[in-house]
Amino acid sequence: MSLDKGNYETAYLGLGSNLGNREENMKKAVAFLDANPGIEVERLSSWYETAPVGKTDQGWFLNSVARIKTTMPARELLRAVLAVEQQLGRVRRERWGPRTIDIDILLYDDINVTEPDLEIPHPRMLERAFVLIPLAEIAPDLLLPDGRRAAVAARDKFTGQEVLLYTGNR
Ligand code: PH2
Ligand code: MG
Ligand code: MG
Repeated sequence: MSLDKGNYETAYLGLGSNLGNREENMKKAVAFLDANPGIEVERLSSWYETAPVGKTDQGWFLNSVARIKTTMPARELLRAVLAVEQQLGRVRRERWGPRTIDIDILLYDDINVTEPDLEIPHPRMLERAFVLIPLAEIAPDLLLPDGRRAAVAARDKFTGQEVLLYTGNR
């Protein structure tokens, strides 16, 4: 939804799906986020098809990164993204297991949050090609928590982390 001028922050969200109809899940996640009156999806990266990282005996993911404007504080934004995961039928069985949709807050303005259920910047974003490559596509000059630009970080060698541009219909 388009937000009035004034009181909003910019945040980056990582989206991923490797269960069910991945394309539908990715499309609906963006539509549901944007339908929230406190969120405007400003930019969306291409979709990438990515080999599972961490727990490798599961299907490949579709991943993308969205830049949003939001009037919500970070904790409220977390509630909103968890609600979208629920709407899409996400069932949490095992950590890092297959999921219809995962929506992670990567960055929120330049704030730092370190709480048991919410860490911003996302603690593993700098190690993950499936985050950095789509992020660099939409925000190459963005400064990351380690001081590098997204475009520079995305050129690292990510051994074993295959990331292919997905040419299906977005
Ligand atoms: N998410 C994880 C763990 N591993 N691997 C890929 N390729 N894409 C993901 O989104 C992903 C993952 C935890 O959320
Ligand atoms: Mg995740
Ligand atoms: Mg998550």
